[in-house]
Parts: sequence; C-alpha cells; structure tokens
Amino acid sequence: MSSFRNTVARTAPGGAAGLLAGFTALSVAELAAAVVRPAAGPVTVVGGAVIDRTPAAVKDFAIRAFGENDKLVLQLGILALLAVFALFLGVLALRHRRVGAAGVLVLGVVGAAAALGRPDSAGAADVLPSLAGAVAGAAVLYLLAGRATRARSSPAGDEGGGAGAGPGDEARAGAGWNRRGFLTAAAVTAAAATGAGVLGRALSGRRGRGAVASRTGLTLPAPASPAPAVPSGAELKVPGIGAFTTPNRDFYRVDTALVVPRVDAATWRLRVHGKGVTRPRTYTFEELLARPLIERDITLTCVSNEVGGPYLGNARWLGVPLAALLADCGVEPPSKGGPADQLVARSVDGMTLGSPVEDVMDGRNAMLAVGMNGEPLPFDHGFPVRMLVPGLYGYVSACKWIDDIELTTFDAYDPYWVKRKWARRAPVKTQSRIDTPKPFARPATHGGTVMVAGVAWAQRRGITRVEVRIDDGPWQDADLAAQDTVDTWRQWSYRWQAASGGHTITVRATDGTGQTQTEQRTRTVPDGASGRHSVFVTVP
Ligand SMILES: Nc1nc2c(c(=O)[nH]1)N[C@H]1C(S)=C(S)[C@@H](COP(=O)(O)O)O[C@H]1N2
Ligand SMILES: [Mo]
Repeated sequence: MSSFRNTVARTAPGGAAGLLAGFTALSVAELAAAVVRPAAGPVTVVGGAVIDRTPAAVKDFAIRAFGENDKLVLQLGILALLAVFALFLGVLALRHRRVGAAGVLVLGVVGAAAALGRPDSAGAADVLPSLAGAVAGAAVLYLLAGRATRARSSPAGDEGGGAGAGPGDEARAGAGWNRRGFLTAAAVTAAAATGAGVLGRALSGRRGRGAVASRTGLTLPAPASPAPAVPSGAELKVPGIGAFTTPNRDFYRVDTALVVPRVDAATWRLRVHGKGVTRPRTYTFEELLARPLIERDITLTCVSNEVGGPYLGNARWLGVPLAALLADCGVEPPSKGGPADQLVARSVDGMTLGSPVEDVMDGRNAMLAVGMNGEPLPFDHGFPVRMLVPGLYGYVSACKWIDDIELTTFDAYDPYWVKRKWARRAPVKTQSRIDTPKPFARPATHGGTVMVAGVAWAQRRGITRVEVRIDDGPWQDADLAAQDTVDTWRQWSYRWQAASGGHTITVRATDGTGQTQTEQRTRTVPDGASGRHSVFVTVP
C-alpha cells in the first residue's frame, strides 16, 4: 500500500490548493454578492437553477425525504460537489497549472449562466459574484499549485516551476523550506478568504436591516371586520392532536427561495395591471393598510402534501380584501364579462402563481394578507404582503413577497408550477388525517379505550362528517369538534374500544356538499393527493 501512500503524499498539496481555491472563490463571491445582490451568490443561483429544473416528482421526493430541510440538503450537496471539483482541479493543477486554473474559471461561467437564468435575475450584474469568485479562485490555484509543485521537492517543477522563480531553485533549497513556503502561502490565502467571507456576511446582514426595521416598527391597524372568536369547542383536548390555530413558528413553509427575501415595507410597491384593468395602479404598503382590513381564519394547504402529510396549517390572517381592490382597478370577473380569467401574482423573487379571477372575486375571503396570528407576516411567510385565496392550494393562490398582479388568461400564460406539470386549476381536495395514535405506536389504553383523533379539511365546503374504520370493520362516526368556518380544518376524535393486537385505523371525511373523500389513491402531481389515511398500531 506504500504506493497508495506515495500517491496521497504527492497529490495532497494539490488537493489542499484546490480546496483553498474553492474556498477563496466562494468567499469572494459572497462578498461580491453582498454588494450586488445577496440572492446572486453562486450557491444560491446554482441551487435555484436546480430547483427550477427539478421535475415535480423529484421535488416531491425531496420534500418527502428531507422535509423542510430539502434546501439545506441541496446546498450541502452543491458544496460537496464543488469540493470534489476543487480537489480534482487542484491535483490536475500540479501537472497542468493553467488547465487547473481554467477549470475554476469554467465553473465560474456555469455559475454566471445559472445567475442569468433565474426568474428573479436582476440582469448582467448578477454574473459578477460568480465571475469575481472564479477569477480569485483561479489565481489562488495557479499560485499555490506553483508552490506545491516545488514543495513536492521533485527534481524541479516538471511544468516549468512556480511563479517568478526559475525551475528547481527552491527545490534545491530543501523540502522543509518549500513546504514552509507552500504552507505560508496557503495560510495567507485562507486568512484573506475568511476575511472576505466574513465581510460579505456582515454586508449582506446590513442590507436586510431596513427590512427588519420596517417589520419591527410596524403596528398593524385593527380590522374593520374582525374574525369571530374561534368557538370554544373547536380545539379538542386530546393529547397528540395539534393546536387549532397553528403558531407561526410551527407553520409549514414551502417555497423555492434559498435566500428568504427581506423586503423593506417602506419601499415596497404592488402593481396591478393587465387585461381589463381599466384603472391600473401601484399601491404602497401604507395605502394598503389605509383600506378596510378583514381578519379571517383560513387553513392553507400545499398541493405537495401526501395523504397523512404535514404540509398544512391554520392561521388567523389580517388582510386587504382582494376582490374590492381589483374592482377599484376596474376588474370584472369573467361571469360579468371581464376579459381576464387568470390572475397572475408575481413575487420579488420572480415566482409566478396563477389563480382563477372568478374564484378570487366570487365573494370568498381572498385577501392580500399583512398579518398572521396577530403579528406582521414573518419573513418566511411573505412579509410584507402575501396573497391568500381560501379553497385553493398554495401554489395557485398564496404568493408570498408579492409585488405584482397581472390580469391575463389561462390560454395566454402558464405560471411557474404549471410550466412544471402541475395543474392550472387546483381546488383543495377533501381530506382527513389521523394525528394520534402515530403510525406503529403502542397506544396507551384507558380502561380499554384508545383515543383516536385528527383533522379533516375541505376549504370552502366545510366538513360535515368524519368516519373511522378499524381493520375491515364497519365505518363508525367520529365526534366532530365545533366548526370554525368552512375555510378551516375541523378536528375530530373517536373513542376506540380497542382489542389488543395489531390494527389498522382508517379515516374518511365528508364535505359540506355531501361528497365523501375518495378511496382512489392518486399522487400529489398534478393537482393534489387523494386517498385515505390509515395507520397501523399495536394495542398492548
Ligand atoms: N414567492 C413564493 N410564494 C409562494 C411559494 C414560492 O415558492 N414562492 N410557494 C407557494 C406554495 S407551493 C405554498 S404551499 C405556499 C406555502 O406558504 P407558507 O410557506 O407560508 O406555508 O406558498 C406559496 N407561495
Ligand atoms: Mo405548495
């Protein structure tokens, strides 16, 4: 194995030079991105490009496998891949310095191309972070590889030696000195790169300060139309069932943003324009807050939620009624002769979501939300303003960080997810979930009773019945908690006289139109999962 050890010893300086070059490239890019635009950093734009190109099924797999850590996993994956490239280019540079350095530049061009292809690209300036990083990384690799070649104390640099000095000079001066020379250069590089990275971080942090201040300093007006109190019987006191109103910190988050947009409410604007908008307008945040606000409880659901999955939450939202605002701009729904049937909402990060104009204006509580559970929207959930349309999955209605509303037609334009095989129209399907006992649990029994409980939802239609079945037994009515509104989920419970042994519990819900949740299993793509949730438990 000594030949293996030799190989490692020979290539180690190259690997180290490559990794340092990579680190330098990313740090300098971070610094440049802090100046240009934080979201234009190379890992962010490449990650974004990967997300944009990820097929729906893979995206759903990622959400399933990694949950809300999917973006972290993606970024770590990109870093790991970059490390592999860096090692390879570093070792290559030991023999071919120019080729190794050129390899770093090529990676920079890939980053720059990804930056230009992002939907939120701010134009040519976005290529700067990737290119500046690549130039710095290439220079570091070129210089360090020169030193490493000599540090190897081979009989003189077979590629013509290092920068400046003649081939072999330093090799003759002894391996110890050369190694020290390499290590010194490496240490200086590492220190400089760390400094650039830290400075970049600090600058990006500063950039978001205006946004943070605009949120912290905000006092939301009282609603002109407050939500009635949640009925006392809406929240069951069964251990293991979630809160009726999901706290903001527990509210699921699904979006494509690798860097959460930090928008300053003071400079934010919302433009309303397009087909049939006879009075196009741009609103400031102040102007929105000056309108009469409504407060409503609405359960938001993600189309990527598997049967039994966690991607829904219920909150008390405060916002501007959207239908009235559109009417002020001259918009008419298709049923009244309006020419636009699709409302496309755009966000500051280039996301587009399309909702049926008819749904938005049919009297339901569609809103431009500014508050969530008594506080300004959290940045993660769309500060300063997001859209909500009860009854529609989030991807066709709930645009976060919204800054543009365009009236158009379904024929004329496909928004982001629709271009990726998701359905144009996607009302929420009637669904139910067992929250306790958990799958494969050994549930506690109380005098032979096991409490089974969960939630059911069918926004706009409401839930009128929930039934539970044990194994292949008959469907039994569950007890329904009080209904808050037709737009919120409804908790249910079932006292199960449980016999010991293994059992499968299945649930199904019936909505306000009398439709019972289908047994037909479908995948989440293209318009939401259907089928019934069941859990297997072992009663002691
Ligand atoms: N700007 C933007 N808005 C977005 C998304 C996004 O990726 N970008 N995702 C949508 C999807 S798929 C869902 S389910 C909801 C989730 O909202 P939440 O993260 O506040 O729960 O936001 C919607 N709004
Ligand atoms: Mo979603």
